[in-house]
Amino acid sequence: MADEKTKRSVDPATLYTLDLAEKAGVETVWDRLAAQKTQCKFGKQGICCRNCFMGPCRVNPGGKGAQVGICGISADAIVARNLLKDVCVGTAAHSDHGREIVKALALAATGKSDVYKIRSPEKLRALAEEYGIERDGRSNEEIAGDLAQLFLAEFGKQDGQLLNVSRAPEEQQKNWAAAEAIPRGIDREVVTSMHLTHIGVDNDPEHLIMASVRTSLADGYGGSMIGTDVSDVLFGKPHPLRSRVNLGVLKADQINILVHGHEPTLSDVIVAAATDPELLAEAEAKGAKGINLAGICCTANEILMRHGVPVAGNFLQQELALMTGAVDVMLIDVQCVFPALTEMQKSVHTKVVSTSPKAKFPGALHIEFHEDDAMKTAKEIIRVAIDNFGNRDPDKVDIPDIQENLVAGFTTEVVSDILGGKYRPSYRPLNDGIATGRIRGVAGVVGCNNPKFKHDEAHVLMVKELIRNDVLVLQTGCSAIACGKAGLLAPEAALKYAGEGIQEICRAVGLPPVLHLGSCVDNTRILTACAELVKEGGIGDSFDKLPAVGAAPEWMSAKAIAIGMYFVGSGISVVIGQSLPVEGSEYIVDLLTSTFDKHFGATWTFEPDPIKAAHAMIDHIDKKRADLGLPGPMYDVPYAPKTGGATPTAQASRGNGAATVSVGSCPGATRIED
Ligand code: SF4
Ligand code: MSK
Repeated sequence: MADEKTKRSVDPATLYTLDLAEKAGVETVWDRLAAQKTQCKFGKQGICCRNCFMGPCRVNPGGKGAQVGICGISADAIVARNLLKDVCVGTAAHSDHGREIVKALALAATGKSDVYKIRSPEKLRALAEEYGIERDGRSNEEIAGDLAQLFLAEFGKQDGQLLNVSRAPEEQQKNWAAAEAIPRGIDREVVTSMHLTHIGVDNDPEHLIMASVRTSLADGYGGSMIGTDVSDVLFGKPHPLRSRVNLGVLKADQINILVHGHEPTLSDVIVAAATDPELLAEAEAKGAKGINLAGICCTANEILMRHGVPVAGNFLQQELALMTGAVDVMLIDVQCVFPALTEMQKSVHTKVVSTSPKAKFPGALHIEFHEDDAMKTAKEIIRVAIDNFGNRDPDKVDIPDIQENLVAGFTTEVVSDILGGKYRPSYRPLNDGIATGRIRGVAGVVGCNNPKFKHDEAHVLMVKELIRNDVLVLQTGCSAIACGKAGLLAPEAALKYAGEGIQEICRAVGLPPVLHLGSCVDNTRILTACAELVKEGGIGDSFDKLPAVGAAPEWMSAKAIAIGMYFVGSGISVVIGQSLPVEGSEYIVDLLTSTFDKHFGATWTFEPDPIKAAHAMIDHIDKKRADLGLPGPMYDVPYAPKTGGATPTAQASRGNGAATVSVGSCPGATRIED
């Protein structure tokens, strides 16, 4: 078992707590994955359909059995329709999150909320200027009221185009118009796309895929982008700050509250409530030395970025955090929360507290959160933790003494401030660094963990290989947490892991080589940062020309599909670990991994080996550099020896800017013989 266990994660704190789970006979996500035995290949390849109840149908193109569904739909259309549904789910999740933040902005605009206030008037006024909202002689609240109404209308808009479409370069807007992929309204795109998937509506595979691009753009330039901007207005613009990450941030002598999920509307208020003197006195009266707040997944990233609250772990650590026996309350809201937590709490003293009216978890204590009563709810939850502290068995508390320093809090604006200096913020130094080849290019490495991959390994190996080759890495989500735990988000990492070019830049401006940009919705910061690179000029006048690329090596959620699709639709190629569930259709595989280049100037690549994936990304960057007539990298680095996979496909073309992104090991439409 010891060997089996070490195959599960590269993170020592995870292995330590997995051991605790095993000794306690407690089941984890890895055990449940093993219990699934062989997973359904039809599902994996996207060729099963439950869209009507003549079915379910499964088809096996080119193999034995049905070639079309009972209704006669082709395998290509089934695959495309299923992918569109995934994009709808991902877009809906991000956008509903964005909607809640806008509603909190509307509340702040009334001036009556004791917790929601305009914490970044500067960003509020910059957004008002961008959208043509009158500012002169008006209070922040008046402006915020108009902005909230403007954004709420973006959700319900029926026609025209989303306002933020104009943040993209002209070339991208032209591509979207040609593909009929300009998003009209956020809710509209999700509803219309779901309509397309009903039996007997759209069964043109390419048309369905273009609908998935349009819907994903409603996420990237709609729900998510609005969520990020308004979070900055309401909770404050992040600034670089130091904090810590991994399970060692839990404290044996304090009340530990873990926030887990995504929406900052409650977690940000919990941060304020946890310093309330009355609550601290109550905690002390129970024998605790304080109230220790930490987080899991993206809500952790939100309060890390703005308050420096430490992060206890990423997606696959949510159960293991409970195994420390030191978590008094795990507060959950929406997205990426294991239903298994409520079963696991039975073997420890932790109370799982659900808070969202949208997400109830049988077995959890439900304390429903509403924005107009936020502080009261936050204090009530903290009191649950204080009361529960007495139920902790000190003999069962076992916190791994493992944590790492990190710097987080980077945004599109912060990068400009740091590089250009306080009095002349600018992307010029970054553009110049890229143009000269000191920085080879930029990569966004984001996304989840997935127990099908050794926990954190792909993130860490990929990012190390990228920075070693002088690629500046931008991160969000659980990927940022993985690399934080591996020490890659600390400025010292530049000297240890980065190539000479990145080292020079990091030394000059004090940046880490890997920049933490926030939560899943904050992937839009990568889009706006790319827009700044384009505006600054000299390294490509549209997204598809930039030496930039994205990756999600351990992705697992539908949100990751929506994010990947809006990046590829925007002209930024994306490499992902496991393939999309499309391999049942050669046509769709080809469309996404090849033909998309003609429509959007970017493609998907499926490559499970993180080093091969990193090399494909570097080769892609080099090709973009060559297309722009930029010199090769200033400091050429030999590729690392391969790890656990095939020889890097593009080794021969290193450094000459001539390689192309390959489809890696994507086997195309493998046949199922049953
Ligand atoms: Fe089968 Fe067609 Fe119904 Fe899907 S929509 S379940 S393929 S009959
Ligand atoms: S939390 S979507 S596991 S990144 Fe945003 Fe992490 Fe993926 Fe959830």
